[in-house]
Amino acid sequence: MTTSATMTAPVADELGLDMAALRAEFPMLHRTVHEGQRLVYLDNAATTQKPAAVIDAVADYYRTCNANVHRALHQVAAEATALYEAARTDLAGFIGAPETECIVFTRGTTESINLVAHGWGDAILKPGDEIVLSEMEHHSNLIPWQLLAARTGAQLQFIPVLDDGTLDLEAYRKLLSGNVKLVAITHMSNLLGTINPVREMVAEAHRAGALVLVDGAQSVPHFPVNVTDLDCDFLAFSGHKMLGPTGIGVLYARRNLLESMQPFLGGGEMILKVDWRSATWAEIPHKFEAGTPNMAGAIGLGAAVRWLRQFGMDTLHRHEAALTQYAIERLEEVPGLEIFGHAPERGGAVSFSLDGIHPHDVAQFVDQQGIAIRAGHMCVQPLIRQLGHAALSRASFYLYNAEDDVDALVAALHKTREFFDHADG
Ligand code: 7TS
Repeated sequence: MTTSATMTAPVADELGLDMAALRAEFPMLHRTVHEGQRLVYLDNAATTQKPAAVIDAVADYYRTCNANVHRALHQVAAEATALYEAARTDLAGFIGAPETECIVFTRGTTESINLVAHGWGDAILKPGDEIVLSEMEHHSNLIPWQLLAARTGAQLQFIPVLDDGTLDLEAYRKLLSGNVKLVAITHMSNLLGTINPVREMVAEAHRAGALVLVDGAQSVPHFPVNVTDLDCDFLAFSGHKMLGPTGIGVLYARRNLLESMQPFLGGGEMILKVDWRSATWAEIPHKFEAGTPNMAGAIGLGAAVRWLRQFGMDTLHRHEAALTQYAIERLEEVPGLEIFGHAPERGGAVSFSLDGIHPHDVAQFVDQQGIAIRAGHMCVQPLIRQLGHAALSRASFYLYNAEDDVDALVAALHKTREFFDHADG
């Protein structure tokens, strides 16, 4: 065991991360589960834990300046509006957006993608138009396009996933010779961990006259993502996967697209002038933020972004890349364990099967030892089926995870193996 540990372990130290001090900022990491065991939280692709700075930002907002934004003339409403808009500025800076107005607050990745499908797709797509997706899309980046195709008569095309978990880019180029209006791809797969070469894919799509939506749910939280550098047309991501509160996320889109798109939800605060039978819309981004928004959520997400920035996204990525490498080496020591996804560029979501043991049993058994992992179809049902499974187990990492968490998982998986082998025998 020490051999692989010494090969790849000293990451946090090298990067100057003080893991004990860092973990101390996360109250959830100090609770215990199943009668006093340390919680080893390895379900970060589903949602991350929150540091005190984020919890406090949300609580302080409710304690000190709760009021509805953009409408009242009183002092606390002005303060609330200033905090809400400051969060928008933080988010724009975080993803390199050229203008703050290009940041629309939504409930999360899912709502952001649905907003594009309705606000852009309904008006633009005609029968015979094509939308290119990949075979590794989360249901959030599949179902909205299935619904849009049914509404408009557009066709869905899929970039195949190769055996190593990368996309078949030759096939992608061939697909682009069709009548493609939109490419919608994940930046990082939540199942295989693959990081897709999005910048190159965007350039190729643009040469073919198609727009590109990037599903950044698993990328924006984990490594530097810059929309100006990627040159993408849309980027969707969720706050809760990057230390922020639930119920808040972002759609970034180019100004000209947002200005030409139809609103997705109608209601208060998204209008300019209203008559009985018609209305005109507010300026972007407000045109897309009907009703009272999630003020506390946006302010909490702004705090999350500021918290992440003190480490730097590059440091976070290097820490996770080294930890993932370590995890893969250690997991492969477990008899009968198969890892899915061997892309050279990969992030910290590691899916696996344990020969002869159902993934739900694996997750429940390791949970008894204090370790939280995910098991199921991971919202990528067609791909899991294509891999010959109904479900898999998955460990996924974040900044506060380290080698001790991986070691705990590996020890628990050895025990699981022994228990089930014994039960079978
Ligand atoms: N896209 C990807 C790539 C995701 O991983 C997820 C959530 C979503 C979109 C949807 O994000 P939401 O915040 O709108 O729900 N992924 C997972 C997961 O892997 N386990 O639970 C949720």
